[in-house]
Amino acid sequence: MLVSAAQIDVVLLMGSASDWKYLKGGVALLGELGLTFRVHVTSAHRTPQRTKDIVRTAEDDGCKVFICAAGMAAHLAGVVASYTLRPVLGVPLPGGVLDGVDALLSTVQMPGGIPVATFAVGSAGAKNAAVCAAQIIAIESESVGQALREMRARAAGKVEQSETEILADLP
Ligand code: RP5
Repeated sequence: MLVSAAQIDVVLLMGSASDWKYLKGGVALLGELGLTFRVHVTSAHRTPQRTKDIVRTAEDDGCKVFICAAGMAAHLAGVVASYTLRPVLGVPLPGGVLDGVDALLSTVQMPGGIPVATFAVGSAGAKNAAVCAAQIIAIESESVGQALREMRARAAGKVEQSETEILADLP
């Protein structure tokens, strides 16, 4: 559920509109799992004050988890983590000549005391950040916990179905 009023579960920040293609699947999961969320484009480098303001407003609106996705010198998650005590989930993104290795190291190598929980590079990382955010929210939300259980059951069913199809195709 995309909401603009107060009582937001998750706020997702991306460093550039060029990042969106990697994030659509994760954002779709936020909705499927019943979380309330907002999405912003803001850069640690190009719009530092806007980034700070977004974090403050998100906290005022009850945000429990931040997801921050960026590529290249990916400082967005670390900067957001410096402004908040909420958990920050970092998603490094591909692109540039180093194709995500730069973003991975920029996101994961935080100095002690200011953590960023860092996920896989790209779309898989965005999806897992969304699921992890739901798992955090599910500590206090039975409905989100139930949505997570149903999602895992569907995924398990697809694996079993795929085996059935392969067995039916055996020579
Ligand atoms: C990062 O620089 C963004 O997160 C993006 O991944 C990368 C390139 O941004 P654009 O030049 O495409 O806006 O800050």
